[in-house]
Amino acid sequence: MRTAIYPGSFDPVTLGHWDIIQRAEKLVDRLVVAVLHNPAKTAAFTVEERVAMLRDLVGDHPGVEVTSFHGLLVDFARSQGAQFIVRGVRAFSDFEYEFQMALMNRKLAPELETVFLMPKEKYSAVSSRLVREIGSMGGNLADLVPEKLRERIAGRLTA
Ligand code: COD
Repeated sequence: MRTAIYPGSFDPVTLGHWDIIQRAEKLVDRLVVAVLHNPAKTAAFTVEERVAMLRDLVGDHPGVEVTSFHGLLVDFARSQGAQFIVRGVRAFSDFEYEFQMALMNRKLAPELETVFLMPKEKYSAVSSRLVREIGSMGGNLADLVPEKLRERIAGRLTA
């Protein structure tokens, strides 16, 4: 079974993440979307909220699972029997960080291949950071987050 992990912070999930999930699910039998538990980083949404929102989003996609993980990504990927790590690249600005991470993960787990996917052009400027900023000031999140989650995300950010 071809299994890929799509790891991230997803704080919160955006239309860019959703675009990558839909591209990745076509490439493998099982796609595991995995939210990192990162106690060192303050997040706007709890891990449980992020997992719940992702689960609502992928509800009717049978090949996609959502979970959270602690520790090293490569250890989690191995525990899932994954062969691939999926990452999204929006622009050159993502490249250096993604390249460094992919090379380090390869060093730690040579059997795991990192696969980079590009979103639709219109999502290349979308980021969780912008969603948090715009949402917290009461701005319109229509072109930034999935419609299904828009009210929930906006409500939490203005609370
Ligand atoms: N369009 C396309 N892709 C996008 C978009 C968009 N609009 N927005 C984000 N993405 C991509 C990002 O480029 C990234 O590939 C992915 O979606 C997730 O993004 P984020 O921002 O939610 O998540 P990150 O980048 O903060 O996740 C980092 C990890 C949690 C994966 C990383 O820190 C990690 O693996 N940590 C575990 C510890 C570990 O193993 N460390 C060693 C790594 S070498």
